[in-house]
Amino acid sequence: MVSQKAVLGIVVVIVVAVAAFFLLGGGYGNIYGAPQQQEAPQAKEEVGGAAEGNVIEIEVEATEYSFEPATIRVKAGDVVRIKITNVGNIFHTFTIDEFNINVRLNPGQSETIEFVADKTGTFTIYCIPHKPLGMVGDLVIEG
Ligand SMILES: [Cu+2]
Repeated sequence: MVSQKAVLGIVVVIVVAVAAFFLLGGGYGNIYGAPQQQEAPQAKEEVGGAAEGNVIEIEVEATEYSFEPATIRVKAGDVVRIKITNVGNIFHTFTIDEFNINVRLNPGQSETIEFVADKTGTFTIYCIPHKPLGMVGDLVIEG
């Protein structure tokens, strides 16, 4: 007899794998200047009351070949909203593997992402094509 928990676990693994495929694999083909599909705007959820973590709003600029600021510090539980703008002259990404974040920006483009800082530690932010050139940063989540 397979328990319901085991079945649920398998379903969760499949869903995560499919999501990862589309976020990482699906996006990868787009890197070199192919027209980007506009992602559906994220629902702007306002956090009601004070029960949840603080909403932290940060603006990051991507250019050749760095992020400004390069280090983002938040607290565990914070809702982190980051507006990323490509102020450079070539394509960049803002990618954090551990949070399934992979924003792809043509020159002049901005996009806002939001996620919950539900892990602690230091996570690498990078631009996929320019990581070897040192286009990296840190997301630091303190407990
Ligand atoms: Cu780049």
